[in-house]
Amino acid sequence: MMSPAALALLAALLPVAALAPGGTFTDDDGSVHEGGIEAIATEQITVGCNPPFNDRFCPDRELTRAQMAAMISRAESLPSTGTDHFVDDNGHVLEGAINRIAEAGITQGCNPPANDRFCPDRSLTRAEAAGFLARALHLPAATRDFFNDDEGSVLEGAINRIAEIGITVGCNPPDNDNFCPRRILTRAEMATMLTRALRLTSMRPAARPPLRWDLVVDGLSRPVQTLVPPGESRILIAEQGGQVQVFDNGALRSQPFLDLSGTVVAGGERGLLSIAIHPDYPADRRMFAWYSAPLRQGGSGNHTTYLTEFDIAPDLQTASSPRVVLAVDQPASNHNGGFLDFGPDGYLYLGLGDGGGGNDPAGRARNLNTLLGKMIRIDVDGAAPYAIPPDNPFVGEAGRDEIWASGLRNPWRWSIDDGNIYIGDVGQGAREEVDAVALSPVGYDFGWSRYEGTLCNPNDTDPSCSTSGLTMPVAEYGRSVGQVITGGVVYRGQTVRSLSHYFIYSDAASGVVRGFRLLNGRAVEARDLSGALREPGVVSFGSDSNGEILATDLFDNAVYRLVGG
Ligand SMILES: [Ca+2]
Ligand SMILES: [Ca+2]
Ligand SMILES: [Ca+2]
Ligand SMILES: [Ca+2]
Repeated sequence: MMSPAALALLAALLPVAALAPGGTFTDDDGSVHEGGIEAIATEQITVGCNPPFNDRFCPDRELTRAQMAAMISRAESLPSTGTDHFVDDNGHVLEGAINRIAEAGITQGCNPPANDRFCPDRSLTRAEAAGFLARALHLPAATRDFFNDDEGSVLEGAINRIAEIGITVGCNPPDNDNFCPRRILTRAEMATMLTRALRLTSMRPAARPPLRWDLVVDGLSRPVQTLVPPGESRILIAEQGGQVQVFDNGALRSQPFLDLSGTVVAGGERGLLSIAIHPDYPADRRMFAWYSAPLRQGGSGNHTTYLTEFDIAPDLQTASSPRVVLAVDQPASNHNGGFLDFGPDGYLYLGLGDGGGGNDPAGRARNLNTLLGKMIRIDVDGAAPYAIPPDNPFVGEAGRDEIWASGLRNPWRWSIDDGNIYIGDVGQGAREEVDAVALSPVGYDFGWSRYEGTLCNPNDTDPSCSTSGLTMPVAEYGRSVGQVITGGVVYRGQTVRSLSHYFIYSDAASGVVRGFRLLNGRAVEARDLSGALREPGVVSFGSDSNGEILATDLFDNAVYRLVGG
């Protein structure tokens, strides 16, 4: 049994428990300055450099004078002031902090003798930083001269003062007889100086666990999707041949939850493609399936795609017989789209491909009189078999009322998150793309077949290359990267913190895995995760009951979970 004093000592020596592996920021992992950066983050002296996500510090970026003002203002908890000191920071996001440090006498401005300017976006030299810190901390005059390369500098006194209390040891270890006063200060260097200046405890976090795919279950038969019903932790796994399995308490149930194998026509791009459950489940017990079946009587083409609904029995037991909600004849075996999900509006969204063939030969994707090549939106609560949402874009004008968006080639996988829809549209011979837009029913036209990604399609029947009225992808890639995009999901879990708010998607053929964050309608902070996560065969992404990402692998007949830090 250790004494309380020994336990306290041990606790002081251990990494601070509150700090998660990798700490607050992802881009300082392993940096010699990480302990200082995490320390000033913990003290809320910095909030990061990438709002609104704020999980990056930009340690190598030059520190601006305005950022310095903000850090000092927060570190000293300076009060706000009604006095406006400078003219060149008007409207600057950090103007308040600049006025606070001016009011406290920490700066006089950057243009003596007028000193009506602060030069907020100018980078700070190490000597200037010394001046700010010496004034902010009211440091007394130093007892000796520390460095050789600052002789005669107007800031030599400040440099000596910060050296005397250990804020700097110089810039040329091990000699450390120089300070490099004219060198530009990085944000990381500032973090270390502030940590020393404020006597903060350096906080070096444990290493961030590497990203990897963890096997959840294998031994499946051509799985194409996972789905966790609302309020459940059990995972439904749809298989292309028509069965839906239940992964329950660590194992697959011996009997499928649903068996459509006698109903579907499977193979290639056909089969049971996806399932969805009513958002009011379990009060509303309906499940919806979207699958290929033999051509219906009187139909024309290759096969018929059905949307049917079932009732789920208690304890995720056998569903009722299917009721047909919608049937769409498919001209060819491929480009069937294949996903459906409910939006936050309670309506059911379904993606349909262009019907197949090269270059959308019948021009269906942008023909508003067919559902092919569209994202459609229907109301499965308003009438039987469905009603039209009154604000669908083509209600009351030319075009099918079900259509929500047009110009899609083969939207195999997509997802809805936080008011946006992210659509992975499989390309033809040049580009795979992600279209990401706000969920507003404005009748987006995503451009196929005039455009493939941002490339004008030279084989389109319309040679205009006009982009008028088109919504272009937020991300795309060419054949050197992959050839069959699998649209993904936005990570909302708690454990893989480096991917928080990231839309994660992949290429089923090459196994490339990528991510980006959507900010103001644009993809930002794009990352290629293939080094750790390359995984050919992923045909669908989902989330478990904790918001952790599940990947369904058609080649491995398996489901994986994304883990790491
Ligand atoms: Ca870190
Ligand atoms: Ca001002
Ligand atoms: Ca000197
Ligand atoms: Ca497009």
